[in-house]
Amino acid sequence: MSGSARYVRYLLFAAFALVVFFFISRSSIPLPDTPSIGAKLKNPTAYKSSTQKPEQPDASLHKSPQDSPPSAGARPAGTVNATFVTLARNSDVWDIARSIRQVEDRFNHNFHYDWVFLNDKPFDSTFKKVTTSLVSGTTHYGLIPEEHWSYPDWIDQKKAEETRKDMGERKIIYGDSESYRHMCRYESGFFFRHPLMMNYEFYWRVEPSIELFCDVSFDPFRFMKDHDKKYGFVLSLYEYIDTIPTLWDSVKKFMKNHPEHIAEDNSMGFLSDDGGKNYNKCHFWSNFEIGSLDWLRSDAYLDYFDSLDHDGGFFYERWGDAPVHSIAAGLMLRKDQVHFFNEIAYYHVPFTHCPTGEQTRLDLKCHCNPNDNFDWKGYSCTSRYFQINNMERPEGYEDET
Ligand SMILES: Nc1nc2c(ncn2[C@@H]2O[C@H](COP(=O)(O)OP(=O)(O)O)[C@@H](O)[C@H]2O)c(=O)[nH]1
Ligand SMILES: *[C@@H]1O[C@H](CO)[C@@H](O)[C@H](O)[C@H]1NC(C)=O
Ligand SMILES: [Mg+2]
Repeated sequence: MSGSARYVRYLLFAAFALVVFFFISRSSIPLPDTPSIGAKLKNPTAYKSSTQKPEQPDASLHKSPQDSPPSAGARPAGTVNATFVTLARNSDVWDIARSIRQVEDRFNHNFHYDWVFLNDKPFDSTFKKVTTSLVSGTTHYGLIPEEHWSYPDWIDQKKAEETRKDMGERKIIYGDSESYRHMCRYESGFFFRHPLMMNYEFYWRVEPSIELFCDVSFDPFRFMKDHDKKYGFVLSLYEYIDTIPTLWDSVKKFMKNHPEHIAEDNSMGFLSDDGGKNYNKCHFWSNFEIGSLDWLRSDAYLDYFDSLDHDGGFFYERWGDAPVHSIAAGLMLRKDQVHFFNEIAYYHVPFTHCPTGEQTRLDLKCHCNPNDNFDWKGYSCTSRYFQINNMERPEGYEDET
């Protein structure tokens, strides 16, 4: 046999071996099973059946010098009982893919936290494939039970419909949307009670099309746990009053009925300029949140949500989960349990949080323009947060009010 023929045979054999190897490695990957919706609803533990482990590439083929990912779920020592959580539609897949990629590149590739996806319709296989390939931790896909995404029996649906029509005509943002209202109510009162979320103590909410501009060099979940923080934010602003005309009346009713749930050293000064008579509309922007699920599952929070929910404003107005969460955090937590994450640089249309402090931005390899930072602009409430917590304003903003 000539040398070149041997060479060709060797090549053929190598190609054959590669194909066989590829086949074996792929066939060991479990396909996602998709039980019917009915089965999932009847048996809540069946939600877990759509849990997926990311594929592990053959290490020798893909090893990068800085970063060799351990298998899914194998988190480094010191991580806490926490997960990312995203509520999304199948059509959000490419927008959430961008968000995940940034969260992974800036933070989670070092930590491998899990990611829970929730949807009022079953996730399709594209959504699951794409997101599972991007997340370095274990992904879980949950269907929202219908009773958490529908009208409670005390709601007058005719009245709700009239509200939508009226708010639509008045051009109030999402004013005519029914699904947006279910979404806000779900984020206000139910996501933390989903069977998949019951497995965790802390969550980090991620929405489609967000950006992270800096490395997150520490573990925010660990920080929350070690410092007894219950709610973390990066952006705050004033709510659009036409969406919540009677929210504060509802809150005052709750405070009167449940004085036992109101914290001693709370952040009322963040929410009201007159000791609680009126709401100043300040809220933490809830499309970014790092928070305690155990707190949201507490009697205090559940009594609060239940009270608001019975007043009907999720449907008769258009109460957002941002003011609902923020007012709860402001009244039922101690001031020092609410944390501002200056180091986490964030964008959700149309606002940016770019950390103050040039050295911080350089150390964290930030790519945001510090002039875009919203914190010290007029429509932000962050200066009030600094004020009530006696925090020093950053250099250059000492005199802002
Ligand atoms: N499953 C599901 N998710 C939704 C629906 N509407 C909104 N969302 C999700 O809820 C979050 C907020 O919605 P978004 O459109 O970003 O609202 P905005 O940020 O207030 O403009 C996002 O994570 C969306 O993907 C819906 O009807 N079904
Ligand atoms: C994680 O937190 C949940 C909710 O508090 C708890 O039920 C579960 O036992 C915890 N798991 C671990 C491993 O600590
Ligand atoms: Mg959004």
